[in-house]
Amino acid sequence: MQSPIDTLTITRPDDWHLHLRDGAVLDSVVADTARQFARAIIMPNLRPPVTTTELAHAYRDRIYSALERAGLSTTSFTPLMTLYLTDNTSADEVVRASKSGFVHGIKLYPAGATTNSDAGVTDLLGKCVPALEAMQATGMPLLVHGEVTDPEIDLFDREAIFIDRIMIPLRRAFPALKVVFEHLTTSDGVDYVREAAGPVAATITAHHLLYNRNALFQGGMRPHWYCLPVLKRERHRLALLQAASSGSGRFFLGTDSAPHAKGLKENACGCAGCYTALHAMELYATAFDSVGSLDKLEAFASLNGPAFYGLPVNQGTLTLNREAYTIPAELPMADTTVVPLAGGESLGWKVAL
Ligand code: OTD
Ligand code: ZN
Ligand code: ZN
Repeated sequence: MQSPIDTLTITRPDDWHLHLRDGAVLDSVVADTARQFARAIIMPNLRPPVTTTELAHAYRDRIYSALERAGLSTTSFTPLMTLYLTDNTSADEVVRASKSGFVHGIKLYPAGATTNSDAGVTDLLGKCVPALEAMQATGMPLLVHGEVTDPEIDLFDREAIFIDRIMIPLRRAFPALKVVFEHLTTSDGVDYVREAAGPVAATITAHHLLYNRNALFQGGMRPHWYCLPVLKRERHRLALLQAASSGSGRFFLGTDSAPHAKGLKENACGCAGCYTALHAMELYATAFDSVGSLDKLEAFASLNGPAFYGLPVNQGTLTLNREAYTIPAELPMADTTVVPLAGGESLGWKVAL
């Protein structure tokens, strides 16, 4: 029998789906990501949303300033900016973004699908055709929150129905468009991404690899496990784990780390989002280790994403040790606190700093 791996050194990873927020919150979370990841795709769901290259440039400057205030060098971490697609995004704006060199994707939020998505798209294949044509022509990836928002549709079925209603017609109309199916949560999504023709990939969060929907109700309501898309059944979790560790280049790491103040999560109408930036690689290592696939973590975390986005692989490495690690129960965030996912619990892996 092979002895278990106790130390794992991989090429420095990237986070292909991250919410950094803005203002004082940005200051308190940016270092957690920069400590583990060399780059991250920065989601644009601010209030107001980041809808233009100019706004993305200003946001990028604020991220660099926050890094400096956190005592980190601005060369240690690169924010890969995105724009928020609206019904009014013009082809010119897409061309500007593409020429900027710092905008790496345009994000589709079906209106109302998740936190700060009210300005999102109401009719993708009706209203967004000029933007989609320009994206296909310039090679600008479309990053997709893949859930329908129809209130008639059961919350747990919204990803599967999105595939039929939006993804398949979209791919048929724009076969060369690069598409990232963000935070995949179902076996339906896995099957679709694995088999679809053309440039399609998906990000997978650590929480969807580690937990099924029972986690939301473990001994009572557990708001810190509530995110969108919501956790699914065990069979979906197993399909995601299989896909992430399959060696397929179509699946890569995206934490979807999304901090909310403790009081807004522990609330009669709690916010959606899990904070995982602090302990992201520990969570992913735990998930891959659970199926004996630590040897596949590097491709998922460090190689597949750059290949899809057409970016170089990072210099440098990150080392994880098999070592007991207790996740802090709470972290300071601006003038409040944030509860990291599984705060207070222990993991068997720790990033060596
Ligand atoms: N999901 N929360 C947030 C975003 C994501 O859909 C997402 O990408 C957020 O708070 O920004 C969440 O549950
Ligand atoms: Zn989303
Ligand atoms: Zn997200």
